[in-house]
Amino acid sequence: MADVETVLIFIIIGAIIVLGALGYGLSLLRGGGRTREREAPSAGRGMPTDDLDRQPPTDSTDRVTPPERPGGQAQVEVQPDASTAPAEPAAPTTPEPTLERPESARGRLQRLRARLARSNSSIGQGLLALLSRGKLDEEAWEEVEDTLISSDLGVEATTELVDSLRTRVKIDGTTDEATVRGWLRDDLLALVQPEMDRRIASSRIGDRPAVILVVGVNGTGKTTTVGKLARVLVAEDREVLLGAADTFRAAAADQLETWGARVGVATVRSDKDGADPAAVAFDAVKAGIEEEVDVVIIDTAGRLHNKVGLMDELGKVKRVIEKQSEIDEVLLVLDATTGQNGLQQAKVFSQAVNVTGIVLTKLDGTAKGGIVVAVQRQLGVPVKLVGLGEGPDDLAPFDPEAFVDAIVM
Ligand SMILES: Nc1nc2c(ncn2[C@@H]2O[C@H](COP(=O)(O)OP(=O)(O)O)[C@@H](O)[C@H]2O)c(=O)[nH]1
Ligand SMILES: [Mg+2]
Repeated sequence: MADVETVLIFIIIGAIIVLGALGYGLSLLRGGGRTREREAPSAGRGMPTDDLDRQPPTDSTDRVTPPERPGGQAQVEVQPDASTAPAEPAAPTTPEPTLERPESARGRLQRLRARLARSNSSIGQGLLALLSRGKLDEEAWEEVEDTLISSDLGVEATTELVDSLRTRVKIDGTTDEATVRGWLRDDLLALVQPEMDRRIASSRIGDRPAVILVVGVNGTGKTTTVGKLARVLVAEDREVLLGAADTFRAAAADQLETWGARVGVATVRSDKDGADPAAVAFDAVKAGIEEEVDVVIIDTAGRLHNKVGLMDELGKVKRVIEKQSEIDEVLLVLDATTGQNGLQQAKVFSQAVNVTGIVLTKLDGTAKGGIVVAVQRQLGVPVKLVGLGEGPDDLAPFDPEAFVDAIVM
């Protein structure tokens, strides 16, 4: 009896010991698993998940982890932690989930050349029809002059060109169409001044971004041009920041912001209608310096109903920007279809700011390409960009040879 009791006691004690050992072993296993879960995120915090995977093993825990990953909880828990950390601050600068890939500047020139040719063809065809008539009498030369003047080339440049052609025809004694066409091309090209420097400041200068100020009368295409230019620069892998210093209408800032967002470019703006444009420009340049971007482009307002007010405002924008940074480029946007009016505007703007380049918009669908020559002559500043349509990539660097060929070919 006593023996049976003793055996039972031993069995019970043995069972308790075995269960206790099993429980301890299990608690050890669970504890070990938790440690890995905790360690893994702290090792990978702030790093993209890809990098985490590529990391060389640093201790025994990591070396053990990989085989467990496919089904293991540790991996599932680490991923959101490591990937949301860098994604959160980046979210406001990339409002659009899918970004457009803008066309490269080289590609677009090929495409737009045809559009330039179409717009210039009426000048070219008119001239060539006259020159190929065979007999170039006084009346014919007058018609040549009229055609050139109606293309907004300006009286002075037209007179120069016609005099030069007449002299050559007289000396050579030829009216061969191909020969005269060649002379016309040479003379037009000389008028367009191909030697002018048409590069746009768009790379960092020392330890600060390049600063571009875009000015011009309302409706000439400033905001559109800023948007298109941002795309050109994004295609060249530049980091761009936009400043919406047209604070007159909130819609203007919205318009600019939309252009930028399409290609992942942020816009510095004010939410208040009628905020101080100079303050917004200042903030944009400040942000550009802090964020170490390549180039800051500032869009401005262009109300010309009060010339003095506009010029005062522009002057202030300029001075306030210059408290932080030089302005490397002032682009004056002119609408090619406005002709002599555009020249008048150019004069006014160049009194308020130091214009360094001209953007001639709406050259598509106008036969007034001669304005290129007239405006360059008047301001002594090169046409750097031409707008050839309303499409997002319809802005091209101005190429004198392509421009002249579009007229005479
Ligand atoms: N056809 C054509 N339209 C243009 C061109 N550039 C701008 N525009 C149009 O001109 C209008 C005014 O442009 P916007 O950028 O708002 O002018 P802003 O007031 O100077 O900022 C818009 O409808 C543009 O689409 C161009 O090169 N060709
Ligand atoms: Mg605008």
